Amino acid sequence: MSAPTLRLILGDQLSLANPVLANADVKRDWILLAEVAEEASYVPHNRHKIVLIFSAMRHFAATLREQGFTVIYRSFDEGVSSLYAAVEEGLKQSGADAVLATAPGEHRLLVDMQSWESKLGVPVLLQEDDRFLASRDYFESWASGRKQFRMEYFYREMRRQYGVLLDEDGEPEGGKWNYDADNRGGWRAQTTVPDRPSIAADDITQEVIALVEESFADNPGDLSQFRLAVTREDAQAQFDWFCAHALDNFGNYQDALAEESPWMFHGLISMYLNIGLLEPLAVCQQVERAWRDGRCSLAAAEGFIRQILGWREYVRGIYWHAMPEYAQRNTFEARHPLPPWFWTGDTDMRCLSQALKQSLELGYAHHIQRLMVIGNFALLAGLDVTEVCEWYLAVYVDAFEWVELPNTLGMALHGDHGLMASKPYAASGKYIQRQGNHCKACRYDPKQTTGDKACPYNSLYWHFINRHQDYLTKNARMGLIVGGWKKRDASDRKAIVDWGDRILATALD
Ligand code: FAD
Ligand code: DLZ
Ligand code: SF4
Repeated sequence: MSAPTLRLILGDQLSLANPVLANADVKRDWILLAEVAEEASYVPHNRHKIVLIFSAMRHFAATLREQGFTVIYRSFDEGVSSLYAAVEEGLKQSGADAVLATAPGEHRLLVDMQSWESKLGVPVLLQEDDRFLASRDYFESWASGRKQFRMEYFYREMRRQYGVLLDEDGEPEGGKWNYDADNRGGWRAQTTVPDRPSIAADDITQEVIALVEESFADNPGDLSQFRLAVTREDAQAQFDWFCAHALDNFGNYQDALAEESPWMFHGLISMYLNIGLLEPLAVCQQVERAWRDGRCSLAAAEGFIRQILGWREYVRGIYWHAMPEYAQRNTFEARHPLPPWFWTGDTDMRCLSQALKQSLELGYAHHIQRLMVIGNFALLAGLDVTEVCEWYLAVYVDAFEWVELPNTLGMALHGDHGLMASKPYAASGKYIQRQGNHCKACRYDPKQTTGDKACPYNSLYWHFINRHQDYLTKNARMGLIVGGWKKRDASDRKAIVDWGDRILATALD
């Protein structure tokens, strides 16, 4: 029998559809999974994320063993320093003469893995991750020759390519590609948010929780609230529950902010998609079936599918298209250090405090909290782009750089000169008030712009418009706002900018 191949599976590649398993010889080849210090500490990951990944890795190793594979599993307490070290030892243990892996989702690790072959002296083959619906080549050919990459056009191509939500003539169901206008409702507690079923932590998960409590004592995350699925079956059950109980309201409240609930009617599946427990096309097809069976509105189904078939694939395309230079971009030269209270949530701004606290405690915030509450504040206050991106990479359970970076640097902070978003997502407190019910319980007033009771988002919004007016004037949509600002009385403008200066000088420590 020829020498075995060592097949490496990373912590976010936990799927039987992982291309590294295609053509594997169950009797001959060895599989390697390793919990290693380097991956677990390149940012202070939320403890929920570490538990999710380690426990899901352990469960997946058990599935592979049931299928007859020989699996080397290195657990965190064995003290393996890096994936490279695990592979080096795995080669010795297995006698393999080649390493096979699926390309990783982060550029830093790709560069590292590309150096392994010469160091190890055996072939190290990296395969494309075909669990995504748009290959890197496909995105490149779509992007070539375009100055701006608009998600909407990319999304339409993806709908056509995968035959999702199309009628018999291949046209969009309902006659429109996009029902975004129906998905912008605000929240006034109009209906009850259903309770999510929780998943009991089994022995493996409990063991991992104990390990993470001890080894990552200083990381964010309240593990007494750990309730994530760690197997494919449980992740699917969570998604089935969403389709039955929350999907129909997803569209109505997609952009809403609620005091009562961190997750409202959102899917809570990004972490499962990102680590391989759910597959993107299957999820979209299940939602399409729900609509065809009359179980949700077309606006809800289209809105949800657009996030996965559109946004998720599109941001990954942007990441690989523009890295590594992308990570250095900083349109507004934003360099103010991250306030320490980003790591505690201790601020009087109610909307921001709630979004930060739940992000730290649970590792979850929905899109509008990430974009229009936390990201918007960081944009308006000019917080350092690199520090903000690292914060997002650390705190969310679903954070991997291929998806985190374009969303944070590009969409929320407009750091990429508008490659991703046609205008900065800058908004005053009035937007947050319209979208939710935080303001009622806040010590600030969203109707005031200056003075002790004034909502800080208001003066910071105008401060941002004022300090970046040269850049913003060139943007058709922002130009009108800058024009309106310049027409205001000079003494009003000065009072607002002075108040913004005061907030920046006092609120960021
Ligand atoms: P739902 O609202 O139920 O949406 C369904 C699915 O659509 C999500 O599970 C996700 O897979 C996909 N999706 C929705 N929006 C996006 C998007 N903009 N980009 C990519 N996929 C999307 N998502 C991550 O998976 N990891 C991240 O690290 C991450 N960082 C973000 C940072 C910022 C500043 C912003 C604005 C967004 C970020 N997102 C990230 C996208 C989005 O906020 C999350 O995917 C979503 O909140 C996850 O919750 P959910 O599963 O309940 O999503
Ligand atoms: C996020 C993460 C963590 C916390 N730990 C591990 C690990 O110990 N072993 C591993 O293989 N993967 C881990 N991961 C996921 C990797 O960081 C991920 O594969 C890369 O960031 C590429 O997306
Ligand atoms: Fe947020 Fe301003 Fe409303 Fe307070 S008043 S909750 S800070 S938007």
